[in-house]
Amino acid sequence: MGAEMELFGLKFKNPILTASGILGISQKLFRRLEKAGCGGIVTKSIGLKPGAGYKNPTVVELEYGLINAMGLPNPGIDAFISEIEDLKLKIPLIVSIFGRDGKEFSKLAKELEDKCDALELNVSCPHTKILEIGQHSEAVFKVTKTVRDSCEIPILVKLTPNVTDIVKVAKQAEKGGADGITAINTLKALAIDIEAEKPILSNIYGGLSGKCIKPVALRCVYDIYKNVDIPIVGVGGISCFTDVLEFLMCGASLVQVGTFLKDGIEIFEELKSGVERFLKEKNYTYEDLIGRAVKM
Ligand code: RRO
Repeated sequence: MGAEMELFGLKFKNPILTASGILGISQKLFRRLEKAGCGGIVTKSIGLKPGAGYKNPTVVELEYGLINAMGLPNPGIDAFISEIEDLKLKIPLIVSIFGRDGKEFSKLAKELEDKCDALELNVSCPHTKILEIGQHSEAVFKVTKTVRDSCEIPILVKLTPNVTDIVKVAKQAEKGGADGITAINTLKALAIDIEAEKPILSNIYGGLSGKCIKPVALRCVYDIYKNVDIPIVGVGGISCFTDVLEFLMCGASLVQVGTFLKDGIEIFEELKSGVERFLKEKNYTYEDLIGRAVKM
């Protein structure tokens, strides 16, 4: 039994995508990901202007995850478009975008509409100004609606767990016309260097990702699934195929792998074949798994 599926009008060969932010954005890399068996690519977040990001140190490695404060480094929309111009992939390309308000998001959306398959609106970076959008459900509604009104392609909205009630925010994204919810971005965090007697990251705060956030991400996906009708893309700490199954059973229709990719992109085949083996053993279709563990 295969794990192909159609969602947002797009065909995915398997439900396992890259998460935004971890990898670069060269054509060469995108082709390597396609070859490695990845189900779809979500790019680093792209803004209107190029940005260098924060000064080093920007990453802290922990035994159970990572804390990053990259600070939205990106080449800007013009350079990004030149990079992907003649890129023809057989898997969906989802471009993550960020802006200060609906106007900036919609400018980016219009530029990208005929150059990619879908957009992921990043309103949730835990240590930049854009978190101010993601933490206010009304602002999420406005940004989503503005982008919805300015382009035709599918829109995912990536939410932050750094809120009291993620369901409230998800509902506003749905009301604004989102086609799907991506849950979750990283958790706001901090690490200390005891010799230097100060925070390690130049930005002080960063976003925690990796294995340790999986239970938080599963809780968010579970709660969103119970309360909204649009599909969910689950992300947070996936490192083996049973993690993928957990996200699907909590209600995710697709998943993304982020932090674990720093160990190599060979993981996609391994995750995919694990999921397919499980489906065969249980005689389930892929759709049978989605939300299977959720008590409505
Ligand atoms: O660039 C970053 O520092 C960053 C982003 Br845009 C994000 O969405 N989440 C994160 O943990 N880091």
